[in-house]
Amino acid sequence: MPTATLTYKNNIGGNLSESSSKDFFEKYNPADKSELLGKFPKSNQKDLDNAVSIAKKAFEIWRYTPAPKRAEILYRAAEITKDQKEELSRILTKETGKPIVEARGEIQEVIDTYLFFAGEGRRIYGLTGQSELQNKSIITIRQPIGICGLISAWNFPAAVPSWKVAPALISGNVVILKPSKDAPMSGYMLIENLYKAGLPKGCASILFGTGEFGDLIVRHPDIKVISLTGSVEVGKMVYETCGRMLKKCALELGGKNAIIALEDANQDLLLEGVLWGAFGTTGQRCTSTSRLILQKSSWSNSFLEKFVNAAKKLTVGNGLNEKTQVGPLITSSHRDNVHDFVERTVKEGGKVLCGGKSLTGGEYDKGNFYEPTIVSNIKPNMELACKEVFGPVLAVIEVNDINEAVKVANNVEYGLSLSIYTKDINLAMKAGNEFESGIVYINAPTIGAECGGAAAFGGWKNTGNGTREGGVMALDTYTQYKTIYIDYSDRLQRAQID
Ligand code: UN1
Repeated sequence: MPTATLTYKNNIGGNLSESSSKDFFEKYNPADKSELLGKFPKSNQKDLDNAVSIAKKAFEIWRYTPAPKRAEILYRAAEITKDQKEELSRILTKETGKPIVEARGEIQEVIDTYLFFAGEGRRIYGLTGQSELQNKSIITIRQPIGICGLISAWNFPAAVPSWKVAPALISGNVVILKPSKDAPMSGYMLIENLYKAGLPKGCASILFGTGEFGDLIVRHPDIKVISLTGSVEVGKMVYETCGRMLKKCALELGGKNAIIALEDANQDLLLEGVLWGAFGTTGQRCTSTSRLILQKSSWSNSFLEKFVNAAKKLTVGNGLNEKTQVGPLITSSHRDNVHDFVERTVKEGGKVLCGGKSLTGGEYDKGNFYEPTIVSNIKPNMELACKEVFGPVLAVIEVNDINEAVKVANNVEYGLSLSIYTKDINLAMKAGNEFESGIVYINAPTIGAECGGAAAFGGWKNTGNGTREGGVMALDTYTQYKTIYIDYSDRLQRAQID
């Protein structure tokens, strides 16, 4: 960790390497913008070509390393991450602003992801089928693809890279990671720790850069798989390029997630759930609860009052403070965007029940703090009901019944995470079946997917292109099938004829 100089280098295949561009970008702490966390290279084509040629050589060794042996490295990486949990969590809080308790959770997610995919090293199952002919077998196996270009987002700069790196490596691929310029440090530590765990030189690289550099990765002809976590806008461009190049591509994009609260919901549970779903990670998760679809009932008004009071009491501040519940937004321009959103919503008729402005004075002047914001009087076609804000702003939409609620929940271009609070399991299951989303929660908020376990993570509609991270389904991105026919009849058998 280059704390003394604060000047980072790319890690190309296990060796630190200066960018030939000699150009840098700077990263500041979003909770204290006077704190420079590091200077990072703006990598260029030459750096990438260098990383690719090293990765190519490493692939020829790694692809033939038995998967259970690859797994041992992931197990060791999990142990190292566990040992460094506190240190890594603090780095994560500094670069993203998220409360330290959440940062610890994210590092735990890295550990869980490594352990899960290390386990897959003893499986990576294929399929065996029945031949139509006698004395003939058919087996379908999974094989690695090659160099994977992994482009990750700033909001989960440790967990999201681990979702990509772990399944890619366990399948026998080699990886080139580009973290977001807004949170570049955790990914650096991740790659460093894989080498500490014994990853052979060349199998993983991290190169820093801006979006333009990400584009070079996507276009590189020798990079055969692209996995991107980012916006819908960028996702569409990446998919187009990959389509033209017939490259495998996995996309995890935005969300406009909702909790439906039916009139028989457990109100205390609901209150805690919406608070956590909407304002956890300052609303900067692609799974964040950004809509509360509330069935009009005898208690909906008093619930809103209680909920607003609870939101006002949330402790906003520097995430390193153990008491902080809501951290800053990632950049000041992002905070401006969030605020513009609220202002436009007010013009459209939205009623701000709490929040709606930046926090100022004292330590707030140092960072990008914004008040937890609840806006009611939102109609299903208003901008706040449909577009992703990626900030601590919750839209409250009132509906008459469950059918209307499900219709409103599905009335968005995204399809990541939808939730329903009710004590009626029949209603919950029926609504869940109708939800147009990759993830459904019953009596729990829309965040907190367990990607280090069996759970697949990903969305429908504009949230992605049908691929999944987490769970065994992630292996579909990083493997290609090979079907092997073994004919032991000792004669020519003509399929479909004999
Ligand atoms: C993201 O915001 O990109 O399900 C990922 C969750 C987290 C992951 C969020 N485990 O909320």
